[in-house]
Amino acid sequence: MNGIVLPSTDDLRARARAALQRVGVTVPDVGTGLRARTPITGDELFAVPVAGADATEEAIAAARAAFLDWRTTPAPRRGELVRRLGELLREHQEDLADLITVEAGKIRSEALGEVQEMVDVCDFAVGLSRQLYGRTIASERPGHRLAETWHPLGVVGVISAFNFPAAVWSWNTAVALACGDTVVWKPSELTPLISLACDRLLARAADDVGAPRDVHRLLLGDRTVGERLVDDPRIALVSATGSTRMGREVGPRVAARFGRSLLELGGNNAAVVAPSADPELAVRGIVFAAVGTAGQRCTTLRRLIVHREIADPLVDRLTAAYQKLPIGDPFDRSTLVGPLISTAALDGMRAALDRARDEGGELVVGGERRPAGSAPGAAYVEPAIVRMAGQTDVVREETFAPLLYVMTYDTLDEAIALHNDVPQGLSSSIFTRDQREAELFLSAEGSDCGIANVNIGTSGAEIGGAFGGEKETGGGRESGSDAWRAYMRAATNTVNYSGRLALAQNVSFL
Ligand code: UN1
Repeated sequence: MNGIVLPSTDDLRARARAALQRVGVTVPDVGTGLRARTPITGDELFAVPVAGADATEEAIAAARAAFLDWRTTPAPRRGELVRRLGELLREHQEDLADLITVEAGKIRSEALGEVQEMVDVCDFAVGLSRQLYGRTIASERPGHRLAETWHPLGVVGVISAFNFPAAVWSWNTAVALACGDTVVWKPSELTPLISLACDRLLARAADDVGAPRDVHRLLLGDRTVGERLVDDPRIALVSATGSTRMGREVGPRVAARFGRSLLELGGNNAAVVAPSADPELAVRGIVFAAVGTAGQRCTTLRRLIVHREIADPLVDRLTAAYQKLPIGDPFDRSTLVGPLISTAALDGMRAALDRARDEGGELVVGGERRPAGSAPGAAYVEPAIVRMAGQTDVVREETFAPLLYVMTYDTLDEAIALHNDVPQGLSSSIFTRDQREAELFLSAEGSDCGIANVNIGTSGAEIGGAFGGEKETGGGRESGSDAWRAYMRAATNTVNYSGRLALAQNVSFL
């Protein structure tokens, strides 16, 4: 097989530099510090400065001071900052997509889609800035009013991952700013350039609308920066996206100081394919969900639970689709599968494939590395399908790569039991034309995930819904619906306008 043809690292560096300049970032190249690299060739691009202990302290203090001002700025005025940010994101959609492709290896359409998600959540948060509704509750006492008021919470520490390096920041930041919070952001070490661009656009938006600059601070650095946010009592909410291993450390540490955390951790998402499923639609939905972003979404489809009667023909169709997948340069418009983030990710996929074979699995297609002659440090791989007789240990783990396990079922109850029998609970779907099956899957005795879909894959959620999952996925909800409440504190107000003191629960006193 011919090797993959790639742009040179110099071209990619120039492309990143041009995008950064258009956004307004003075291109850093300090020689030492955090090394921005590109998975497209596996090479380094620039070194950017990192935040030490002093810079971290200064950023937290500045964000805290800004909060004291921002919390009393009327919410619709706060929305103006988010509206301006959304305009700048629209204006620079191509530049941001370039940086996402250079640093995370996303194909063009998915990189543009990620920026679209940011624009969408800004629109959502602008609307939210006029809808931070509390309730009025019927009081049990005459002449009393009982109400719930939502107040800004404080400084939000956002810790984000490489795979959605900009959108996850925007879900948190757009909503937090509308809610009256300020933000300190610790992005993935793998994606500093897109982080610099987002931070710059928000600073420009703040200048344009006259908001304090310190409503947002970016901290580039390694895990010690994240640990400082986790342990600092001035960080009211830590919103962390990443592995379950990371969440297992963050959650208890934040709880130990009675802080709040919002965790969006690993997924091990499955789709049930019932005999009545539309095969064409199912194949397209499955391939995008399993292979999109080279299997590196937290919502990626990792397990397929197929009715025994249709398993062979479905796997044949999937195999044919997998064999035609264009793998390579994510800037090439015909590519559907870009690189894995690192050779370590490739090693992880290979180790999982070996374990799957040891646990009785049969490799159906893919799994081979695609050589990229000019770039030995890049990790291009053929997405793989493995048939498994049962849900063995390796299937119950999240491997962050395009690796799809296929299992079969006979009854829907059995399929749902298999579906739910993993530690994670992010996203799920069922392909069926039988309404009873679909409704059962969505019901309380169906999927146990935070996201449950019908006739669409597990990934690619819209921002309007709340995003997150159960069990080891961490329980947090971000983005749409009423996820904003995690970024605010509720106060219950009892107002007595009767002129008499009446105690609740009929208590008499004095
Ligand atoms: C993630 O992978 O961390 O639903 C987020 C999706 C995207 C977000 C994924 N809207 O696949």
